[in-house]
Amino acid sequence: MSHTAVPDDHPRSASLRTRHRIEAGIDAGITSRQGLIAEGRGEAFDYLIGERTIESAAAAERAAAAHLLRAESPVVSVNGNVAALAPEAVVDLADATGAAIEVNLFNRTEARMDAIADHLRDHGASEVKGLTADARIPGLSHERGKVDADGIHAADVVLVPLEDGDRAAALAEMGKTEIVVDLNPLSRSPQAAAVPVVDNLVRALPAITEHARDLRDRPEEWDAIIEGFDREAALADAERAIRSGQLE
Ligand code: PTJ
Repeated sequence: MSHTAVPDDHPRSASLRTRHRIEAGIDAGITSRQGLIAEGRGEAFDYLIGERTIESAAAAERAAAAHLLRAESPVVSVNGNVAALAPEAVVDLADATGAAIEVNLFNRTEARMDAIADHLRDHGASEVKGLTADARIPGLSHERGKVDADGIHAADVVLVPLEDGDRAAALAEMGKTEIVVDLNPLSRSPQAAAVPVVDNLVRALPAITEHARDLRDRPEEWDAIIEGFDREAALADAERAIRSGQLE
């Protein structure tokens, strides 16, 4: 079934369209085949959470916006699933917060790095980092640890949607404030994050952008929003929502 063949009145039309974006990402050399498995896991959690932004995730999204706005050198990290699912949203978020965009892959190849950077530029990104790879994340094996010295390596706040657990932990170990978007609250990446956002990235990224636009001219509010966010409570609330299975 092609993208246009998904009927609007199909009860799962949104998730079918998302799935097609991942398929197209694979065809375009952007998304890894493992990205399909990640998408399937994400869909299962999204179904259980009711395919909506729960209240604690909305609070996390506001805290994420305040962190990105307050940061000296914020970076949005992009992998093959994020590039396929939400390239416009990544560029909008970077514009709204002043964050740099860096491609950082689990299954890194030069061909995929270039395809993703081109894809992001086609969607309006003026600068895409990650191709220089002149620094390393300590403690991670060669390909996975490659980052730009003036990008993720120097960043104080990093937004890592759909990160693998090892790298999320290694970035936290480097002292970075991490914002992780992941629908599985039990996965190691949100567990390691200062701000775990348990929401679908296709909802989370535009929501963070909206909060950033709202908060941009009110810096006096940032500290209170950041300090008022309770990461443990957010993780527990998401787990409760998933386990209770009370769909709206
Ligand atoms: O492009 P690469 O080479 O960097 O590879 C990226 C993937 C995603 C393949 C790699 O990081 C990976 O294998 O990820 P995992 O270990 O499968 O973890 C993916 C996590 O993201 C799981 O916890 C999923 O529930 C979650 N997830 C998947 N899709 C979404 C999501 N969370 C939020 N929004 C989604 N759309």
